Amino acid sequence: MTALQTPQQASSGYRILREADLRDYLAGVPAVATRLGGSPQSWTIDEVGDGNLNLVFIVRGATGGLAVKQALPYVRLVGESWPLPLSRAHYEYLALTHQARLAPELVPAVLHHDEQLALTAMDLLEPHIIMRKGLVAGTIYPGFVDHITTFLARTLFFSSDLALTAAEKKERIAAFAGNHALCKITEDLIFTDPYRVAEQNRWTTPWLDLTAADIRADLDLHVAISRLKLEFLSSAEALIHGDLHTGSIMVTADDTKVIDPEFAFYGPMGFDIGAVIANLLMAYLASAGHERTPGERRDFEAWVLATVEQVWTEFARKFVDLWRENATGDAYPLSLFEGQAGAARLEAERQSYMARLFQDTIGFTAAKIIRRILGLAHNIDFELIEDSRVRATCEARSLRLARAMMVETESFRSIAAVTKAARRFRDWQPEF
Ligand code: SR1
Ligand code: MG
Repeated sequence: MTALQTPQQASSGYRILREADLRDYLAGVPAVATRLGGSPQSWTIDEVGDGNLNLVFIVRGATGGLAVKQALPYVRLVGESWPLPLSRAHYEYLALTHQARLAPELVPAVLHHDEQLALTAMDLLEPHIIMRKGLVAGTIYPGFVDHITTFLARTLFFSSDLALTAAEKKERIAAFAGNHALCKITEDLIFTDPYRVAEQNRWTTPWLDLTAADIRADLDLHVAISRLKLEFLSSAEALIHGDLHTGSIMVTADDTKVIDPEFAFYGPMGFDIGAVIANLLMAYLASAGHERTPGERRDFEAWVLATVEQVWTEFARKFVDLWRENATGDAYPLSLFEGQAGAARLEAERQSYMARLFQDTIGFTAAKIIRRILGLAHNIDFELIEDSRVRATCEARSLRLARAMMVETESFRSIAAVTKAARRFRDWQPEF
């Protein structure tokens, strides 16, 4: 037993793999050894994980490479004082294989999974980069809208009651119900801590001190975030990725891969859609902080806002098309909507369903923005802006937009209303 293992982990065979150990281990996995080629001694192994939770190794051999992800028994960002179940690797594997069935081109293929070691070996994504890094650099991704909306529409629709029987759906909810420790992170870090005094909160001080205090005293906002939290806790709409920010997406100019679904569980669909839109809006409002000359990133910013609009409109179009063609679930029995009048009424109901989902998405978008500015886990869109006053300006604009979206959700009747508000806040000057 090592210092970092509980007795249960030691008896289960779990150990944290370091380079030499990993080499020996991988050499014993035929699918992996075949992919890498050559002798195990010739393989290069680099630990490259820069996420908040896990170890990630890139392993290269004579004939190929792969990525190996191992869950640590604690939160990497914080350390051993914050234990976290290894079982998240199991849920990530379940989610990855589910997504691979529905959107095979859009996730890395799994070569090998080891439950005891909480380890998964998967395709090495090259020359992909983490999308967030590309957005900070001002890069445009023309294929992104089509890819991400296919991923969202297919993974969400086919795990919903619109596609599944009630029995299938309940079995699947049960299969993911044990991932509650990861849900609890979201419940605390996104839906609670930014709105109260919490030891782990941080923000760009001193500029945002008053704004953070205002948000801690804003009861309209507290009601709105509490309603969203209740929805996150209780609405098992579909199998969601659960952490679909731009750090969980890898891209090239013409390819997109969604990674890291360890927060997956049956939750509200708007949480995933909102994660994508929130991270695009933050890329947009952080962009001014990365300018070397005024206006040099205007084309990029215009692309980001067009992308925000298309993420919603294309997702909605694809989702409703899937519903029209694959209504195999127990929700909305077709026998209740027969004839021309029935078909018209069902179509109208589809539009109402999407309008409700849009409102959910607006609220979750706002929640995902606020947590990245006032909570524990920040993002490089803002963090790489060196001048703290400039960074705080970009963050304050984002907080203003997010507050409006969360408290006045119903006033955002279309995605164009969101981008219009974002454009307005882009040039707003906070008084510090
Ligand atoms: C303690 S984990 C902090 C954050 O990292 C993950 O990517 C999730 O977004 C989580 O909330
Ligand atoms: Mg992650």
